[in-house]
Amino acid sequence: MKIEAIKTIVTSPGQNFVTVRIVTECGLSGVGDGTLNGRELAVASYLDDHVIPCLLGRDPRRIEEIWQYLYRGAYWRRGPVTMAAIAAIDMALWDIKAKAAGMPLYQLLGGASRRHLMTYTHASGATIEDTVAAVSAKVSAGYPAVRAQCGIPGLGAMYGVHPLHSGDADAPKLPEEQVWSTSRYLQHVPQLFEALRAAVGWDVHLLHDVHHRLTPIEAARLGKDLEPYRLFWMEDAVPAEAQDSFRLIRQHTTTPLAVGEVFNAIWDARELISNQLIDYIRATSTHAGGVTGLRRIFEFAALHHVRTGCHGPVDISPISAGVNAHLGLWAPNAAIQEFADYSPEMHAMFPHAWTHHQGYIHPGDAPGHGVDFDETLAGEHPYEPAYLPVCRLEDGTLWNW
Ligand code: GCO
Ligand code: MG
Repeated sequence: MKIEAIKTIVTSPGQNFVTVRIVTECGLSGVGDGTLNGRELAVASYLDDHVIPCLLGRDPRRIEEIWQYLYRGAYWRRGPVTMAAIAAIDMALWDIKAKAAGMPLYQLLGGASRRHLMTYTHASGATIEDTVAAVSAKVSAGYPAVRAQCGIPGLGAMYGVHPLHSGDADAPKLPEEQVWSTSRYLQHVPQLFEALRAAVGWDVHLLHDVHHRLTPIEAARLGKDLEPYRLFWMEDAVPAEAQDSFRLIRQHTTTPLAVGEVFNAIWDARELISNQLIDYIRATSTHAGGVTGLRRIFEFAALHHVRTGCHGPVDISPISAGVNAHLGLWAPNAAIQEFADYSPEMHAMFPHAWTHHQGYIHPGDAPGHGVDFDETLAGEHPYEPAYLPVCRLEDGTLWNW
């Protein structure tokens, strides 16, 4: 078997996605997701200019060899652009291997550890009342786990609450600027969860994403203040470059901690996992080197009582949702998966075997990873320049968005 051609396609069915298709001489093909929100063209260039020319003519069955070639062989290791490109190739190769075997990917990994994987959905509102109503609606619809985000009085647009972009087609596509106040936030969030527990009771899992905004001691305070409301997790309480920061948070609170959506490799999580400083690892197939990269992280985490909760926002494609679902059905330590509500255009462009029903996902039993890509539809939705917002303190200091 030989790799005959590889294509990179950037398309925007409401959100930019970077997709790779690998075609083999024997006619089998596979697809992979290399989307890096706000930096899509950098991944596309890395693939087209530096990766694809090295892979033509190779044996697509040698997935580990190709992964090592792209990781070690590049000399410049890791980083989001490199690892998203490796992920796209790796997912497409696993797709081909599983199709050739006539099996769904989770069977090649070792088979299912569970019937299906629990997911969490998002609910948000500008006020506590609106957020309680949004969460209650999800609970009534049968969702077992809901992430709640709320507007903060005195601040404007907020992570997870308002649309990322203004939708004004004529506006220059520069990053939107948002304002942040830690003191206002720390005051407000415990009130949100008090109201939520009073409204929805204790049978639903509640999650919250701090989105990297706090310092360790502030995160420790928030964790303590949220303890009475028994969160499933508090996510990204601080940026995780300094892995040791989590030790301080851990020493002060029993609120479970989740981190890792921006991690690219097992090395980003090594201290956190081996010292049991976190409870859930959020690394995801698209940003952590595909099936091959993420499987290593999952297995390492399993040794240290850390369970998985993959990042799964709408800004990575339905291919990664499928790949994560295969890994999540197999991994003995998988706990939960973030689930994005893809638009009808996205579902149509990426026909998939995975199914999501009332908060549980199953990858399906189609051979491969079960997600395809309609290139004709993709051609109708060209790339649209877009950035993630940036964040500033009230005095103008640049902060973590
Ligand atoms: C999440 C994330 C996302 C990120 C986004 C950036 O937990 O889902 O924090 O919403 O902000 O993926 O591109
Ligand atoms: Mg997050």
